[in-house]
Amino acid sequence: MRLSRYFLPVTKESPADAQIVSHKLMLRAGMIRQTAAGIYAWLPLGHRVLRRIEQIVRDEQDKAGAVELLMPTLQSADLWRQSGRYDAYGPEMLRITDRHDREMLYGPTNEEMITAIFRDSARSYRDLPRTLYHIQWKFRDEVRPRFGVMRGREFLMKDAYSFDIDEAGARHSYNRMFVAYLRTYARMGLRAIPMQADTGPIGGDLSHEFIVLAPTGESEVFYHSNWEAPAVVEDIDLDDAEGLQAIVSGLTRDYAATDEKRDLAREAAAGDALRQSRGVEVGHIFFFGTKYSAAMGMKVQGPDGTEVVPQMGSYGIGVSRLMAAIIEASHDDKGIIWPDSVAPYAVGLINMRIDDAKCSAAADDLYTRLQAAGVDTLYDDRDERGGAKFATMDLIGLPWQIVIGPKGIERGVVELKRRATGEKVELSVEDALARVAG
Ligand code: P5A
Repeated sequence: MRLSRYFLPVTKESPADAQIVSHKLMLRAGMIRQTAAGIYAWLPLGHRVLRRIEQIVRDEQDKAGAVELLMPTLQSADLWRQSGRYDAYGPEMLRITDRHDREMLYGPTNEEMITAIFRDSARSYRDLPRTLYHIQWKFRDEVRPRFGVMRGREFLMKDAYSFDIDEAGARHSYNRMFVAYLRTYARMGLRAIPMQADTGPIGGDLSHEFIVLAPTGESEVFYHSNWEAPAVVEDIDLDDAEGLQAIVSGLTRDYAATDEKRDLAREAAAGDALRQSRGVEVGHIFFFGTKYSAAMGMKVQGPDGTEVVPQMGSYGIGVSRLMAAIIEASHDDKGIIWPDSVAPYAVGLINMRIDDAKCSAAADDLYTRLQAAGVDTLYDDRDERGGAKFATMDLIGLPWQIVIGPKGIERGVVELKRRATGEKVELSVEDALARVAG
């Protein structure tokens, strides 16, 4: 993409209303624009990152055997009356009336809808187990939307729902998602710590939150120092409940941060190994048995011919929140440092002198060759000072920068910079191409 034809409204000044670094950087880098309280437009650069995060989430869901579908954002109040949650949900639910005076709502989650859809087709134990998911916008009328997309009112969530014939099967499905989550976050360069959690309005008796450590996080957390090393997610036996328990052992979460709870956390995390931090909740999984299936009259025929109410779980990932969490975890005083896996472009190509014929010809040529090699490139071909181009590239955080200037071209070299380390090397065009395409 040529920057001269792109839409990248970057700003130098830090916006006054943004309190945390990810919100500031997303605004400054021209990734999002607030259109109403807690509601954001995704500008081209932000949209590309959102799609890449979404694609990693999708890939790991597919690998875990979940099946993608797409449910609508608007739901009928009657559906929610079947589970009893229409009245229970409270003011966070955005309630809407259509022209026929029918009560509708903008979905904050989809347990009811997926249960109704699957209930109407699943007949026997042979239709189970199934895990279905979608990646869809949600709306929660948060009292205090804040920190940009970290706590928005409209936000993108991956939500999966599992249906099993018995509890052992349901726990297996839960464990499978648990491991898929660790893999998902690891692919984004994040260390997310699973913590036992309260189930809140979703319900059930087993639940884990996945927390990314960040000083600006909304939750105060305690964790075992083992989690300071990256989680190893190979070779995990999903039916080995004890093994999985060992993974999460010693992990607990302090909601109220009272002294009493802190003592409990300390005991659970074995004294010296306890660490305290703040964290961002990037995912939350639930096992709630027959809460929705029973309330909504879902039954299938079991292997022995009797009717069975399926066991369910639900599994959420905050896709749009993840973008803020990644920035919280990966930035410096110049701007964002994207992990390669979610970067909006792999390479930022800077032409230092568009008025220099040789320099521009070399830059145009390299741009064409990068495209031919399938390397996503943002090409700064604007008539701007070099300093401004460097600042923009550092701000938007593409993993590689290639700088082409008249002096280098005379000597047959370009400069390659790795954004994360700041390391710069002079290379021939061929070698630079090989490095970024490799
Ligand atoms: C699980 C999937 C659920 O809603 N039902 C379907 C269950 N869980 S949850 O914990 O309430 O939400 C899942 C994840 O969504 C993100 N999230 C948000 N992101 C941005 N802004 C918000 N206001 C917001 N609320 C929830 C979180 O990452 C959460 O873990």
